[in-house]
Amino acid sequence: MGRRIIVCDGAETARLWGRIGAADNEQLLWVPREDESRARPPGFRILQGGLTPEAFEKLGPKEGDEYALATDDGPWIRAAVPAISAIDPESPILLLTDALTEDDLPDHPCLRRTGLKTLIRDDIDEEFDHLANLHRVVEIRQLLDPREKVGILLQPDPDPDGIACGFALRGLLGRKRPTAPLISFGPVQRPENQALVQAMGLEVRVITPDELDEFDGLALVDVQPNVFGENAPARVRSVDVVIDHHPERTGYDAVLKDIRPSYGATATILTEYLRAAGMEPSTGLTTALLYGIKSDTQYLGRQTSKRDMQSFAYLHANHSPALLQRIERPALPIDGMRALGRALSRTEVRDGIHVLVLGRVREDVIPQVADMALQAEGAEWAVAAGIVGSDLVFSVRNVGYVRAAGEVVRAVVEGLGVGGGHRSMAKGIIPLKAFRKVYRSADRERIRSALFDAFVRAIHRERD
Ligand SMILES: [Mn+2]
Repeated sequence: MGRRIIVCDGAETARLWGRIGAADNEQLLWVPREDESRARPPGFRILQGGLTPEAFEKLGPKEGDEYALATDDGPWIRAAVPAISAIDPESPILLLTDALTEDDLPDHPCLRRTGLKTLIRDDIDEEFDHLANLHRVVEIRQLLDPREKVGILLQPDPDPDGIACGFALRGLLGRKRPTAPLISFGPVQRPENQALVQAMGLEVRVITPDELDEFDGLALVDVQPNVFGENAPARVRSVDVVIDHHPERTGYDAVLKDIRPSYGATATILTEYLRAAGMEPSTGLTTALLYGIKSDTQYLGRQTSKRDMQSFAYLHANHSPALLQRIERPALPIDGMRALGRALSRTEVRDGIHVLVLGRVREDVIPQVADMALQAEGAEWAVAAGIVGSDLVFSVRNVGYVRAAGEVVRAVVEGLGVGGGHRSMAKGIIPLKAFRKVYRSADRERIRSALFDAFVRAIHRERD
């Protein structure tokens, strides 16, 4: 490792550097200003001869040396840089100055500028952010600690963001399931979300509005009371705590509200709480929060703020990839595998479209098969369809640079069922009854050809 030769302009800057703490390979030099005492800042030597090539030559420059110049004086920089260049024109130089802008910098092949004070300023601002989050945590704890039983209410059919946040809030309160259960008016439906709950060893208790009476504290995460509808029980219109990232709504009272609509996920808020409170979340909670951010932002794509990225990066360092995989790819049932085998045995990709019809399957098999089907050579579109209950359900994936999947699926189901989605993922549901009415039967081959034709038409249809 080469030396870092640090040259500070004046005692004040040198003392600041001294307080930051010097690294082992740093050689500390200072150039006294005319108007200041020559009392040596601890750890520093005077650059004998000032900002001249001779002075730098005396330091015995070696290959691998790097320089940092700390000053807020433009002329000082314009003297120092050429003096170093005269010894070795290639030596990297870091300028720590808030005085010069990029345009005012002297010519040099390897020069980087950053503001010493703005660097410290940024860190201080970040610390104030942590402090504000800590303040929130303290307030929430003060409010809820005296309560016997705190209900952590999630939206009906809780999603990963809500589930992870409920889990995190319970941890922040230092409580366990009996005194802070996760509750909801509707069960967890999606297989990935059930997998999350299972993998975390959690339970989301489905309650009726009457059962709210057993709680003397109520906290809502990732949801606000208006979601429960016009006829929501009075108890959810006056709650203790609301932590959410959806746009702020009115029509309810909360003692403490922390609503941040610029955030892509509530899990980002809870991650900030945990960090500010100095808590080290378990691998399980870390993975759950990461998955919460990932699924709410569609992998940092949609409505992602810098805060989401920061929390994601923080969580990513300590999450469990194996656990995340188990959540994102729930185990396929054996009969689902068999249905897939049958569908694959006669598969073909035509006009860039790959349609796989599975017959009767568990619903979560369908999107997983769609993911896989897109990997077929030549496929720009993958459609996996199966029969679930009395519906034909299909998942659609595309390569991303073709027409939006949601738009195409809406065209396919028009007049028959419901559907929608995003750029490269979508889902449609057509009641079998409606399908048979149009296509007379609903056997596998009929479903395959009907979907294929409908997708060809929808993909190539002119935009309205
Ligand atoms: Mn959310």
